[in-house]
Amino acid sequence: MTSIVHSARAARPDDWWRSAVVYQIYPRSFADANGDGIGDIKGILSHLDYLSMLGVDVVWLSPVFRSPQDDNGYDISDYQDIDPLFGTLDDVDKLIEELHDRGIKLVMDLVVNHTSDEHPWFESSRDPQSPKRDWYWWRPPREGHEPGTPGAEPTNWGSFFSGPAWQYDPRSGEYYLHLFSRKQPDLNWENPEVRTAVFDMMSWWLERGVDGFRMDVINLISKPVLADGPETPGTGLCYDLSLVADGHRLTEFLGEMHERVLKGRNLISVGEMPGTTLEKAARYTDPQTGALSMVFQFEHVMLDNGPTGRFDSKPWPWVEYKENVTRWQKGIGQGWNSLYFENHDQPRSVSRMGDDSPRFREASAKTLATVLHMQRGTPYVYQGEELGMTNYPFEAEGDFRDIETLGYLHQALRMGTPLEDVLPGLARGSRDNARTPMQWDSGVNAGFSETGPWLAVNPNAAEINAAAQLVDPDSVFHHYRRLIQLRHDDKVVQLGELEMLFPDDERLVIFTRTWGEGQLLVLANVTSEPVRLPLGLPDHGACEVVIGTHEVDDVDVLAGWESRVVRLS
Ligand code: TEU
Ligand code: CA
Repeated sequence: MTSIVHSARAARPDDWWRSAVVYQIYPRSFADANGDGIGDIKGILSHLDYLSMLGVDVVWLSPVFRSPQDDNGYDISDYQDIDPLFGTLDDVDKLIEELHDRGIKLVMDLVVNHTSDEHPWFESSRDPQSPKRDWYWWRPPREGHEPGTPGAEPTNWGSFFSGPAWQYDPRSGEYYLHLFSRKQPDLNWENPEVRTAVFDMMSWWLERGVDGFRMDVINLISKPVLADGPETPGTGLCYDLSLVADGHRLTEFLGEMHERVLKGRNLISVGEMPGTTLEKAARYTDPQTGALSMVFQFEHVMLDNGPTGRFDSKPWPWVEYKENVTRWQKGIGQGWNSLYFENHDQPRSVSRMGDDSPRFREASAKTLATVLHMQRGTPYVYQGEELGMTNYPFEAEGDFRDIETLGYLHQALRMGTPLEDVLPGLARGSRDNARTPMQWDSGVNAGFSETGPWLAVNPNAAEINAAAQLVDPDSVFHHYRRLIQLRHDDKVVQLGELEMLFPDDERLVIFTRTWGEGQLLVLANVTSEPVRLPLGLPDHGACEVVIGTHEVDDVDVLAGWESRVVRLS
């Protein structure tokens, strides 16, 4: 295994994010200050000391812009105003000020692959004579097909939310492209006017004081040639992500964004890139030639996908995950990795790859955190992950709110799948698992809101909540706090070379981190049974345990879900 020796280049001031930890807030579910059952910015403002206690350096705020809320704010109708649901621009200015006072930076969610269909740009674009017609992807019906009839769509592309990715517009007799919901028309980045409008908006937010952007599906902004792709069996459509990911002008568009907006600023930028590859991610994040600080890759969060994707998932494959970690740690070169298990689109990791039973929930949540945070890269903590929040016990269609979940459910029913066959997979994989209200305390609605929240609170909130964990030094919360502190203090954690040991052992995750003379050994049992450590490990018995989940009673055995980080030198 050729190990790339990471350059000993001292971290530049603009590499501050190489030792940072980011906390993602999904505003709709974080804290509700005005009692309408939906989270808001004033709710966030009332919990900033909690974030300071945790020790995070950056907050990534999911969209709070004006939006019809078709995709919970990822359908934006005004990029430079705040939806009244969440508050006002003054609230955002206050949030920037209050976070900066605490030494915390703010990253906004940049959703510019598409707008809402209620954005004035799109409303103007609907008119074939409009100068904004070419700001979106309008195409005539397929040759020889009656407009508006099935099969008349310009290509056979499927939407991420099920169904065709083209919507017929009777007014003009043409179709517009929407890779997501029909209320999320894709912007045409081939049009320089679109790029200028986006770049001007980005600069406007930077002038307002934000410290960077998380760029929603940014590798979809360059579209491939509009042509049919391989049909996904039984659907009559092409759902092949590789068809639309990383289009041929992506590097050019990102380069222009870097030149015109990002360059020379002390920013953090993370590109969400479903379907991207390691080779491309290394290029996009190369400090010399790349445009971005880091990307969110999707290879690892698709390892447990079943035949039709996330809604018929299989058990988490630890050996494949370890291979993925090794590949990305070694292959990112001079670039940089984001490290995540959770976000607002992923189920809760303690339920997905841990053990959320009462006996093992806390230990497995802490061990998953250790496995992720001890890697080289920038870790992302999703709201509630630091508490070991679990999936929700969804039982019926009416329990769900997520447009992706419901789209998949309705498509499955249309294809004749019985409801009882599709529900278990939906319950395991639904994005709603991440969107149940943040569990602040054991009171009404878990302290999230005074009134019934938009999505049910997890019934286990009485056992799993921030109030209980803040006062318990052995809680999952304080384990995250210690991991974050360790990253801030220790160059081996920040920059050390990762070497995976015993890669084929599906019960254990064991790796070293080496930086100069310093070396740490991570030992993790990712099963619920005790495991005796294999022979051939570096001698670690007498070493300092830097962070662990259990009192060590036998250095050669890890209890169920026990992990330890020891300092070898
Ligand atoms: O997610 C894009 C995306 O890839 C996810 O929708 C993911 O592919 C899907 O959930 C996999 O099943 C971003 C946002 O994070 C997501 O919340 C939005 O719904 C989507 O883009 C459209 O803006
Ligand atoms: Ca509210």
